[in-house]
Amino acid sequence: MRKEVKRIFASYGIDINKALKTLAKTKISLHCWQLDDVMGFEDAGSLTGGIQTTGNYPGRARNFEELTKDLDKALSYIPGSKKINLHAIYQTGEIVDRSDVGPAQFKQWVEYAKARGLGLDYNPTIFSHPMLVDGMSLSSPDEKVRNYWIKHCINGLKITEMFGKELGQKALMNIWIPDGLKDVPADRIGPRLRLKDSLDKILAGYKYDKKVMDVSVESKVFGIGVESYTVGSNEFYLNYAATRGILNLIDTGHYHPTENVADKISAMYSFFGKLAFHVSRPVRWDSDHVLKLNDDLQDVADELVKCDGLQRSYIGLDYFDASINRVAAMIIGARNMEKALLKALLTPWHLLKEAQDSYDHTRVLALQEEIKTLPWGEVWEEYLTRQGMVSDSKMFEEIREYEKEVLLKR
Ligand code: RNT
Ligand code: ZN
Repeated sequence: MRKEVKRIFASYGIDINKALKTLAKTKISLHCWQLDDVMGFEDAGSLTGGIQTTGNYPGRARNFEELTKDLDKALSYIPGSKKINLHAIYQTGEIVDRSDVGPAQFKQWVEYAKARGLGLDYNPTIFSHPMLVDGMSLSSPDEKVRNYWIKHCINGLKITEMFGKELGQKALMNIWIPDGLKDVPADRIGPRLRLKDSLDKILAGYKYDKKVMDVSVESKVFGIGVESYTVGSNEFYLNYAATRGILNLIDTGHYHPTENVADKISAMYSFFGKLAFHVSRPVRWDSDHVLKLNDDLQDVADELVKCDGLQRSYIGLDYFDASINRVAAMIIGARNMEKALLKALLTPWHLLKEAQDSYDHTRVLALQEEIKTLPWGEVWEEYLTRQGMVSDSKMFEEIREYEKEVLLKR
């Protein structure tokens, strides 16, 4: 990085070293499911529950060995502090029934994470399973179905607690369910009250150690096949989380296309001490495209920085694309998250706030536009060097090589 770059940012009151240190300690939870199209190790067949991966790019990881090999490769190109986000379907060893998946099935993952200094997060997998009856799980009219998934989630609390305890990094268990209806419901409140009751039973089912883990709930506006109604809507979970002292997870792909998701962050921090995220990229009706460094992502990163949210949030990524090299997709999306955070950390928010508070909206506009062309790219290169990582273009070359040598031979 040229000396000049440091001076330019300093002239706006920005300390590059401080920004890079903050960025390096901001944890990003990498979703393992990008590497295998959300298939898992259970041999469950197809992905169900209103989510889909499309494409059949060669080289999909098919088991623990292949997945961790690809993960190691991806990790070696992703700077900063990292965690791995797992789903119940990534259980290892002798496969057990979904409702019985517990700490024993995740010992191997704990060893993997320990050896690499990584944290782990967990998600009960409430899709791709025959006990999802008529697309319903925790809100099902059938008590047997509800109890099945309640048990699955209670076991999940034990797994997540183990992650937090064993790895010394606070772990998150996030609950997302696909429950909903294709057409206009006859009864909207029934399923919601059943979901509320099921969630209460989960939280009462095991007294987890709040010092080592958190629980979150993830809403969604609609899904494939559940176009008219989702039981776990935004209002439902926001109220649930607020009244039960748990976290509300914002998946940035789960809102109406014209809603500004970033705007929710400050509103939520006005009431919650901590937030959780699945950072994703919605495209029309689909919510899970690989992160691009676009305005939406920048907006989210800016708000996280301005709200002092970096150490008060679980930042997880959530996208799955089977039409391109999966390892490259994981790295490019994660690097974009880091780039957006870096740009946010290099922005003179104090000057912008000052201008807004003194009614100088012309100054706000001028400054917002002026800073867009500051040489942040050189700071990114500097960050990669300090983290011992290669440039974006070199990364691509090396992943192409990995594709030839490893992925295409599968
Ligand atoms: C689905 C949700 C959910 C999943 C993952 C696999 O719309 O976003 O979080 O993507 O848990
Ligand atoms: Zn999500």
